[in-house]
Amino acid sequence: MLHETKPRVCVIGLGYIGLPTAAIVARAGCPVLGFDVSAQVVETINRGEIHIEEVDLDGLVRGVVQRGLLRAATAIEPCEVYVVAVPTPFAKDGHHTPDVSHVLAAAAEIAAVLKPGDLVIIESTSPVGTTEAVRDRLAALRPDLKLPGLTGDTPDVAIAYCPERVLPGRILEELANNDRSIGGITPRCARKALAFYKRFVRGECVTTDARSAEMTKLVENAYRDLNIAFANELSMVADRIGLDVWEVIRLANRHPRVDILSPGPGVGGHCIAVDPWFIVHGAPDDTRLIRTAREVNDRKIHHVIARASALVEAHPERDVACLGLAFKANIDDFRESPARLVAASLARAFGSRVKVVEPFAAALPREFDGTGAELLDLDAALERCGILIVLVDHDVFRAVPAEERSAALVYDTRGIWTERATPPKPAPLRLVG
Ligand code: SAJ
Repeated sequence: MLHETKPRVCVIGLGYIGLPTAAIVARAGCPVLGFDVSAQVVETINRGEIHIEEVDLDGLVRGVVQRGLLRAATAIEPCEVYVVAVPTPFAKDGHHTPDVSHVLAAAAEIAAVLKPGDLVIIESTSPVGTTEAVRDRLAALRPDLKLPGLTGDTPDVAIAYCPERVLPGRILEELANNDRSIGGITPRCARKALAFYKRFVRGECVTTDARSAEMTKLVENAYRDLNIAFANELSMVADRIGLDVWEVIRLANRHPRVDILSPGPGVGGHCIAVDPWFIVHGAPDDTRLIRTAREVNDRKIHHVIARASALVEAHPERDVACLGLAFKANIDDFRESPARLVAASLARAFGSRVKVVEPFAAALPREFDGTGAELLDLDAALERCGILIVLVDHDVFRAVPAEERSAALVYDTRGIWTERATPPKPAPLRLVG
């Protein structure tokens, strides 16, 4: 019987995607080297601990580190598969230009140890053409190797783009179960990457070319941004003409082909508010809709600040509780969060009248320093604050019964406390003939 040797895998970038991916690949039995530029991150992981919060990740990392399957380092080592999961932020030019320098730096690291037979995979969300740019960087640094798409002969290495599509809070489950797009620079590259993902993905893996896979990732997030923008625009119209947007959306969604998303205080996180700009940047004259959706969602934050400020200003005798700092429900991630922007803006304007309730925070972020605002627990805020501003739909906020907030003035940007009865959507009629 043939015994297959498992490839050594190097995951470059041990953040929200890289670390869970490294752990899942290790659980599938491949020896994994996690590479990160931060010595602190590397030490934490080698102790079997984690530096990010994600459901069930701590136990998984501890287990694979203890079994010797996952090890982290600040220096790269030769492996057979390289998975790049580094950030692709905006450049600091104020024009939402994608900055792929971390991806290209990872390529330079890989170039130092790359050998015939290896597979290089980019997972970082990237503008179209980035995988080919990685290939070109490798070609420049390693003229001794034949690279895909640049040679008529069989290439020495395979290169592919394979984006993740996991939801924070469900990363481990979705990494294993979601379908994946596998984009090779050539079909052979795609097949090689497919064989790698089959080791730990139960969802369907669909092969395509690298550019289509890059675009697919951006399109998924732009699609969601556009749909949220529609809901946010409706909410601003409803505020203007004095309608309850939640009631309108609830009713409209009873149409069998209408499914409007939920308005909120704006769109946060590191993906949906960023990735659409990568499409706009690639085709600025043909992306009016995508650009406008981004602008509508950004404008919603200022709309919420203005309305909340007016409410607080009109009632100088009442303290105000901002409920939530996270960028979405039930997670502890406060980066790129509209809720945090709104709360900080109110804290700057109204000082010690502002209380912040965030069950996932141990302390207020730095920008609250010197404002006089304080972090309170939910019960104290409900007792002491005469104005409640719902910024995040955490389950603990949803569960507050109507009688505990009946004396307060409420601005609910998430629609969690709309009390109108909602009968469930009727099941489609079946005609029996
Ligand atoms: N939001 C609303 N209204 C809604 C839905 C979301 O205001 O009806 C807001 C959220 O509160 C949050 C933001 O949008 O501020 C984004 O939240 P999200 O849950 O829509 O998405 P993310 O950023 O957590 O994850 C997205 C996902 N992409 C899609 O659903 C198309 C995820 O599958 C991707 O893997 C992830 O981006 C990524 O890494 O790209």
